[in-house]
Formats: sequence, C-alpha cells, structure tokens
Amino acid sequence: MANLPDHTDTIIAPATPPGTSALAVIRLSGDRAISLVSDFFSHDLTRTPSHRARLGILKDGERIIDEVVITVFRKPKSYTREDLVEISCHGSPVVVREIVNLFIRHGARMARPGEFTRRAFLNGRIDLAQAEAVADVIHAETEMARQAAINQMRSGYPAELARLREQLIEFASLVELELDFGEEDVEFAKRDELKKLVEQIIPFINMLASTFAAGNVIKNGVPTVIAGKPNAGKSTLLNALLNEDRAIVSDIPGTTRDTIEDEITLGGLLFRFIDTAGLRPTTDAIEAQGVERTRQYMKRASLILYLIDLTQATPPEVHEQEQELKALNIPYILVGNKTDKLRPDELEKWKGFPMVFISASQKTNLDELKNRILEHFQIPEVRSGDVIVTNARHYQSLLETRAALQRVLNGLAKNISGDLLAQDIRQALHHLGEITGTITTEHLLDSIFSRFCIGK
Ligand SMILES: Nc1nc2c(ncn2[C@@H]2O[C@H](COP(=O)(O)OP(=O)(O)OP(=O)(O)O)[C@@H](O)[C@H]2O)c(=O)[nH]1
Ligand SMILES: [Mg+2]
Repeated sequence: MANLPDHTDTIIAPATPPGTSALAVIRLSGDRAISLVSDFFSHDLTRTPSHRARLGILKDGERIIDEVVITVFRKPKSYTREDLVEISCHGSPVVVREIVNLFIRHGARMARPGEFTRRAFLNGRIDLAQAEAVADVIHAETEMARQAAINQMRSGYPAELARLREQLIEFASLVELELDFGEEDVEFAKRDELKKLVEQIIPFINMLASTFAAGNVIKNGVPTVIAGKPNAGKSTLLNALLNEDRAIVSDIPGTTRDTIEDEITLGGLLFRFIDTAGLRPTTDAIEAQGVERTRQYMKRASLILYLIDLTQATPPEVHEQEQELKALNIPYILVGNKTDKLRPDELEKWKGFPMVFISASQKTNLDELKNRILEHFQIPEVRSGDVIVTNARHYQSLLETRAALQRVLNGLAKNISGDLLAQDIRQALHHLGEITGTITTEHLLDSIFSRFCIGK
C-alpha cells in the first residue's frame, strides 16, 4: 500500500449541521480518541467494546457539560479504520462548541473538510472513487442522483476493471523486463496476447464512458434555457413551471434584463430552468448586455425552450428564427404561447411547425410540454448495482486511458520498440489508476476532499 496515513493525530468535528436541533453528533478519530473522551466521561470507555453505546455525563472538572450518548468504534472496524468515537449530545450550538473546545484544549485537532473520509481512503477502507461518492450521496438532489452515488459508494468501479488492470500491469513489467536484456532479442510479453487484452479493455472503457452523458444529467441536472422575443411570455412560463412568482411579469417588452434561474425535478431528473432577456436589437446598453447574456446561455444549454407569442408572430418570422436555432446545434423545442387568445382557426397557420401549444398564463398544456422536455433525456432508471459514471474527473481519466490504449494498439500494429510500447502501457495504467486513487497526488486529494463538509 503506497499511501500511508499522513496524520496520526486525533481529529474532532461536529458531524451535524450548525444550528439548533434535537440532537447533534460530534466525532473524534485517531489513536487518542477513546482515552481522551473517557477522561471526561462518567464511564471508563477504554474498556467499552467496539460498536457499543453508553449513556453518561460529560464533565469538565466539576462542571457538567451535557448528558450524552457515546458510541465507541475500535479500529479497524470504523469509518476511518482508526479508533473513532461519536458523541450524541443535545443539539445546541453552545453545547457543541463547549464539547469541541474541551477536547481541542486537551490535544485533539479540528478536522479539515472531508478529513474523516480522507483517512478512510488513506487507510485503504475505500478507494478514491468511493470516497468521492460519499460527497455525492450527501449532495444528491434527486432520488436518481442518490441511487447512482450509493451504487458507486458501495461497490466502486467493477471488479472486472481491476482484474484487467492487473493483467495490464503484468504486461508492462514483462515488456520492461525485455528492456533489461538490451541487445538480446527476447520477447517475454507475447504481443498477440497483449493485443487481445487491450482489445478487451477498450470496449469495457467505452461502455463505462458511454454512461457519462446520462450520469452527468443525473448528477448535475439539465440546464434548460427559456428564450424568445420580448413579451413572448418567458417569465410567465418560468413561474408556471416553478409554481411560484419567481420572475417579474409585465406587458412592457424588455422586462427581464438578467437571467433568472431555478430548479425543479421532472421525471426524477433535476432541471435548471433559466429565464432570459428577450431577444431583440436594442439601443439600451443594459438591455443589450442582457441580450448578449441570453445568447451565451443558449450556447451552453442542454435544451432550449423557444417561446413564440402566437398573437404576434408570423410563420415566415418563426421559420427564420428556427433556422438560427438549428445553427446552434443544441436540442430545442418550439413553444407556441398564448393559445387562450387565439381562435381555433388561427391555430391552422401553425400546422407546419413541430410546436407545443400552451398558455403560460392559464397553465394550459404544460404537462404536454413537460413530456416533450423529458423525451429529450431518455435516462434509464438507475437500479441498485448499476455502474454509472457521474464524475467528470473519472470520465476524463477514462478517455485518456482509452487514448493511451489506442496508442498501444497502433504501436503493436507498427511493431514499435519495447520501450515505446512500455511507455504507452504505463500511461494507460496511470490514467486508470487516477480513478480509483492508486495513483494520486496531494494536490488532487486536497481538491477532492476540500469539497466535503467538515465532519465527514
Ligand atoms: N393571454 C396571455 N397572456 C400571456 C400569456 N403568457 C404571458 N402573457 C402576458 O404577456 C406579457 C409578457 O409576459 P412576460 O412573461 O413578462 O414575457 P417575457 O417573455 O418574459 O418578456 P420579457 O421579459 O420582456 O422578454 C404579460 O402581460 C403576460 O401577462 C398567455 O399564455 N396568455
Ligand atoms: Mg421576462
């Protein structure tokens, strides 16, 4: 095991959010965790077996701080694989602070964000992808995101990947062994077997990488931009979708000047709807900035809802706007608004357009619109056990692994020398190792764990 724990000191942090609550939990982890807490507790914890809870009084000298329940976890059967103590106290910020301060005064150190999970990783209890999944579980905003993160946290990447990686390592060392023989023409690593192995790994990586499109949507949600001309009813639609008065609506064109966004869940997916300034040429400097912002957001959207005021627009005009939309190369839906103001025969002229007809102010046909939105995101239901790549860092590493493996294949076809071959194999292994953390740098670990909350 290359990664040894970097710190052996005993750390402490509240594991529950700040503020008043029924209960709060404080955790300590490290060699001194049990004896330190025991010194201030009414019972001797040094004799308490692992996974056992005890009710008692926490005292600073003669002063009672709180009545608490303390659970002892002995290494290696704890979250961090170190001795770990959980103190359940009353959920008062004052009590929590007093307890934390008491132990800091006597030698514990305040934990950094994610430090408990970092220790779990460094002590080999979980791999890096699983550690990252812990943060994803905590931050999951939809049921599907939670399920994907739980799967990753519990089982990590498939064992199959680890097995293929082991075999690749073997080849790397065989090829490198050949190099030691210098001039002599030896071949320990059978080239056709190496080729077979690489041809096995690439489809596997393709399979994992192909889940990222769905994984990214599941984890980060879908940025959906509501665009169109001023007064089309964009802000009214945003409010109708959110079921609240989020954006100002008025009959003055150019009401919305900045983007306004909010999230809702549709069909288990998180959508971020972004209301924008209406698209029109303008001499007003501020409105012009807003229009420019709209265009930027449209370029980065996963989906555009293009709203049309059917009482104003003409088919040739909409046809022209549709051409501009097509040029963006981003999925869009044409939404004809204000049907409440139209006679049935006036709808006739729009027959040629693939349009969803709604009335945003009357909330008519919004279900049809929601269905059309969901049709763009055919996400398979995530079942327990499914592996889905939701992490952009993993996705990047998978692509780089694949590129390096492709170079191995090309090199084999061209019969390149062993040292060049070894280099490409090493690179593939490096990128593969980045995912699970067999290859890490302090810098990478810092950036991953700093996103955690303190106490996790
Ligand atoms: N009759 C009718 N009026 C609507 C409908 N939707 C919006 N309106 C009205 O159209 C006007 C403009 O609505 P907004 O939602 O502010 O339009 P917008 O597209 O956000 O406009 P800007 O922010 O100026 O770009 C308001 O007076 C709304 O009440 C609708 O479905 N039917
Ligand atoms: Mg508006």
